[in-house]
Amino acid sequence: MKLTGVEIRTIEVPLVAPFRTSFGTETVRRAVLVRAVTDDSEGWGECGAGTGPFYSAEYADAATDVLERFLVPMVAAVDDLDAHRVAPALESVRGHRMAKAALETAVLDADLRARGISFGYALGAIRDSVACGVSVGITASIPALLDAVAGYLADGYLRIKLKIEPGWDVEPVRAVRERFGDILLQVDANTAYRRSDARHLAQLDPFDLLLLEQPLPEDDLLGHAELAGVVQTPICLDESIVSAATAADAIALGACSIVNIKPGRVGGYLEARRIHDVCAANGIPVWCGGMLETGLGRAANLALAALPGFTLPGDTSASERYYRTDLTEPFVLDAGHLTVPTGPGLGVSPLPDVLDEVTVERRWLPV
Ligand code: SMG
Ligand code: MG
Repeated sequence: MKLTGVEIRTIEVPLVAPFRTSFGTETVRRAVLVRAVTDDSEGWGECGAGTGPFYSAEYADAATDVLERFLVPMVAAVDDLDAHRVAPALESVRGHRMAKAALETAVLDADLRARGISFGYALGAIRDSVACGVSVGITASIPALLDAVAGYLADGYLRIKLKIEPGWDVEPVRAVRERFGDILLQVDANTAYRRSDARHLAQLDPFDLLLLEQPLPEDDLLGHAELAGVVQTPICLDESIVSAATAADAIALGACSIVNIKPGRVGGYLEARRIHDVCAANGIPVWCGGMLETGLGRAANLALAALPGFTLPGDTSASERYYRTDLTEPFVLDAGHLTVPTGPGLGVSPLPDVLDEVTVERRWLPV
């Protein structure tokens, strides 16, 4: 495959409602899209990094910079390029996994489109549709939270995830459990707690949560292992798992019993599949996380979520949960499920008018 150029676009798309987590509130998603153009096709990759460096060190404008100055030139120098050669070519660049993932995804999409193979088939998907959950941000009050959850349950979501932080944990969880009974319920702290909060977090035990996601800082694997000995709720790691190697270490250490797999966070779909395999070999259930992706990233996430080890509903929600107008044809929930695209590559493409409308910056890098 011969790369002829790479386009890097920055887009800004308003969210249907502000999304508040322990690290801030998003009202508009600023994101980077990569379009890899080859001699006989083109492919798209969406970068998961948000506006600021608050979920992790990465952010959209840094991704643009590292792509333009380092990643694209390094990949442009690869002979006989294919997606499996992208990560090795970028190995000398520290971090920037979301930027690397976007570029690898674009190359993989271009290759698969040219060969008429879907993402799902290439990754090893075994399902035509995937069970979907929804991530509910921190709200101004408990009544507002109950209204939001009621709306999502009415939409058909099969699992509810509540964002928590110190001061917004036991009471909102109690309120949701009391009001909605026996639903699949889990929480995500985005690193907002410290080791000394173990006893406090054990107060979530009576609510029979599916999991407690990333309570402690991303580099604190040992802390998570100790916490797992104090709380009964299963610990799930998100931010801490940046590779198949860290997944293997976290499992060996007893730092988690469930893993949230986000392809961007781990450098791409190929590494994401390796994490799936490591977890499957260890009997660790996985589920697909989300970074408020547009339809482009969502299509690829659905393909991944259709692999056999993805046994829990993911943060793979319908287009309308995020955007009034998605970048692709909208993904619509059907009895709590989204259909895995089957067309070549991602199986979806940006709608040209929508894409132009949300683009705030555009660079063409000839190869
Ligand atoms: O895409 O539905 C989605 C968002 C899911 O909660 C979600 N993501 O830590 O898991 C997580 C967060 C990180 C993104 S917050 C902008
Ligand atoms: Mg998370």
